[in-house]
Amino acid sequence: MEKVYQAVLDGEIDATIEEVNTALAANLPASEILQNGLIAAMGEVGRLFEEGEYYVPEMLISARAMQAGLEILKPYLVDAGVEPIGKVVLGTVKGDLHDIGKNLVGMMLGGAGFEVIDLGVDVAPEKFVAALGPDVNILGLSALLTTTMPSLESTIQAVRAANLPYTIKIIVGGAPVTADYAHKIGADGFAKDAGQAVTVAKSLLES
Ligand code: B1M
Repeated sequence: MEKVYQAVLDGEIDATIEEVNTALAANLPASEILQNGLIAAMGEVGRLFEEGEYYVPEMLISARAMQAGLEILKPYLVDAGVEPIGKVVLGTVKGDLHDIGKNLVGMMLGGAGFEVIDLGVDVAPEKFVAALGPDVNILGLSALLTTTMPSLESTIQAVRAANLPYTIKIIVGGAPVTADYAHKIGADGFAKDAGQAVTVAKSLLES
């Protein structure tokens, strides 16, 4: 696990792939490799960036290494879906390029049986609105920067202003987002991590 952590910290894509495969071959659970290897390393990358020891390029190469590790874990985290239980449109809001957490949320929702339409990063409110339809149950919005949190609110406002003739529940998340903030901007749900996003999405389907 330490080798997975170190490979992501060093931004070594090949080593990350190798160490994730080694950990899987040693029967370590995928969820543990994700939490204690990949996610823990990205937390440390963030800390080093804050302390001025890492710069954007280092952050980017670590993110690429993490993404490579995630791709290997994906089939282990995601059960083969049967009939979709609901449809989710997902994206990172306008101005924000962070997508690792959003991808993880999409992966977990997919694994829980949702059909996921991922619009990517830096998605403008009108693009989110255009992607909605009567078969969509949930809109998932991700923001990682304090400066893009207002884009969560403007997207929610755009959806509400569109007066769609069907119900769309909106879930927001991302490191700086809190349940209080989610409530304040009119979201229907908030999730602090990808696992909780599944629980919240399922409960909103029933409400
Ligand atoms: Co950025 N960055 N970054 N960055 N980056 C942070 C977020 C930061 C906290 C680093 C720091 O200072 N410690 C800081 C934000 C500070 C703030 O706003 N308060 C920051 C900054 C400042 C910046 C730039 C401005 C740097 C610059 O250019 N000077 C710049 C902004 C670019 C932009 O977006 N316009 C920038 C750029 C980048 C990279 C491109 C280099 C790269 C992103 C690559 C990519 O995503 N493809 C990057 C990275 C990698 C990070 C850190 C290190 C890691 C983020 C990550 O992937 N975490 C991050 C520091 C940190 O978080 N410790 C940092 C792992 C991921 C699994 O967690 O994304 O939190 P997370 O997702 C979680 C939950 O938040 C939640 O579930 C996920 C899984 O459990 N969640 C949801 C997320 N979305 C959800 C949606 C939901 C529900 C839950 O419902 C729909």
